[in-house]
Amino acid sequence: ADMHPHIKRSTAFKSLDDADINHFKSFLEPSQVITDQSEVQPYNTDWMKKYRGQTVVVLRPKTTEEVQKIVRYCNEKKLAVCPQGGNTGLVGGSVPVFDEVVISLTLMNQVRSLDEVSGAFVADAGLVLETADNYLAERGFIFPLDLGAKGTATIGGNVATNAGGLRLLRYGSLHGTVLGLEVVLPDGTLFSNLSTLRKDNTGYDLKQLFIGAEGTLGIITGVSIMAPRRPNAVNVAVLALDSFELVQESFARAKRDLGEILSAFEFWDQAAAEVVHKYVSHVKNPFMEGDRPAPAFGVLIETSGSVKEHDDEKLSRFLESLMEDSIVTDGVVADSETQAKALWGVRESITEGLSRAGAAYKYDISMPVPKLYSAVEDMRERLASKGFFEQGRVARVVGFGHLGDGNLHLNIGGPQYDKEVAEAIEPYVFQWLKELDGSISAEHGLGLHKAEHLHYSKPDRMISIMKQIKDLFDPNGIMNPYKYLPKS
Ligand code: FAD
Ligand code: 2HG
Ligand code: ZN
Repeated sequence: ADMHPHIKRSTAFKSLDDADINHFKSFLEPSQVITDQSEVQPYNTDWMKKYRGQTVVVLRPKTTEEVQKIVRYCNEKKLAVCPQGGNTGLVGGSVPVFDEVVISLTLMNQVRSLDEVSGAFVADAGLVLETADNYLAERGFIFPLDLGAKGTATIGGNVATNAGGLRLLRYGSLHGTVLGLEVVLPDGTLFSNLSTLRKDNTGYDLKQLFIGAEGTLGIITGVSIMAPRRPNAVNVAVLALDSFELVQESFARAKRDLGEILSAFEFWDQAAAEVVHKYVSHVKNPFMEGDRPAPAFGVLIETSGSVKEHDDEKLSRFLESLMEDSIVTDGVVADSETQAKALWGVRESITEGLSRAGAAYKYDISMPVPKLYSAVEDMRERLASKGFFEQGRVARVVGFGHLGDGNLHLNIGGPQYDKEVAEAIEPYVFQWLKELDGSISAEHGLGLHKAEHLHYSKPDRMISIMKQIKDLFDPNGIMNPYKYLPKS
């Protein structure tokens, strides 16, 4: 893999040969066994074009039984595998490192059931998140997770990464909303637990281990999740602010004054707004009309409730008080669903803008909110002191994220991936986070990028227990190797 030349292929794994391919073809249709190199290539390349694998085969099962047959065979033959959903992961976990067999779940995309009383929703793991949410919307429900990659990411991938996203503030993490899972274990047996029960204290809650395991313990084939009723009154406002202190003040007030109807509190800095303005032309920032400079900070607030008049009144009183007390310099409230979507676009297209602008080093960090933005300021100073801006090797240091969850996305953008720049950032940024008791991964996971850096966030004893769990489930180590856990 380009970004990790120090990793060596494990000799414990067999190399794929014609007999293996013929075996797969004995129970899969020709279209489910992809070996044509140009067709295989997208499965070897991650969303950021930062990580590249070398697989020669992609398998596309349509049923849980097919996944079981594939995995059982791979385990017997010691063929390493890489589970893949929408391939939108941002830590190099979704593409192979060497010649691991890619098992793509995207043909397993059916809704299995929806209980319209409780909201328990059961579906195949390869169902696209947006398709799931649209299905639920038509029936008055909402998927409890939303993220910018919703049009491609799968619900199985979401569970495998324990994705956080734009609705966590309201609906909580997948560790709370997932009711049950169906997982093909590394020996091909089935972990069959598609429960639709809200409460079930019968033994260790094993499904939790697969939530955020990033495909290292098994392949998720089915997901049962709690879908809340879709709120019928949704308001979206975007605010302009002069400092991060004022962003925090507006957050504290939003929690106080909007209370139970506050459903999202997202923020971005000037550099983030500029990147969207410049590289994502269909998205219009309301504060940048006529090429006005972006405000120092932007905030998106969403409220969700059941009675529109109540929410409208609460929100307008809240916004008036922010203006009166000079906490915000400007504000826009969406007056239609279309405009609400457009305002969300300003926040959701930052990642796309960054990737269109060139290469981006991504750090997905958790910190106590008062210190959150210092990660950006500190990094700007550090890279400036090394002359990287002057040399044109770093174009921008960008900060944005889920302020309501204490989660900052620090991105360092430049024309291309640059080894020296990378070395100036890492492991410095991880050390910095450790000293401030932050987390090196808030929601994107470890993947290939952070496997060797886990010790910055977890003590040795915890890492050794994680390794025991990995060995218990996957003694041959075939499931998504080289990733997630440190090597020795
Ligand atoms: P993939 O990328 O295919 O895989 C991710 C990991 O899960 C890999 O390790 C893979 O091996 C494993 N995996 C996938 N499917 C399965 C399965 N069925 N069983 C077992 N393991 C599996 N993430 C957030 O948390 N919050 C955000 O707000 C957010 N926004 C994003 C916005 C954009 C524009 C992009 C490109 C990404 C964003 N992400 C975000 C990251 C990414 O979308 C999420 O991690 C998502 O959950 C990945 O889903 P996927 O189906 O694409 O999984
Ligand atoms: C988001 O919140 C995603 O938009 C992506 O988690 C963050 O690009 C990033 O760093
Ligand atoms: Zn995010």
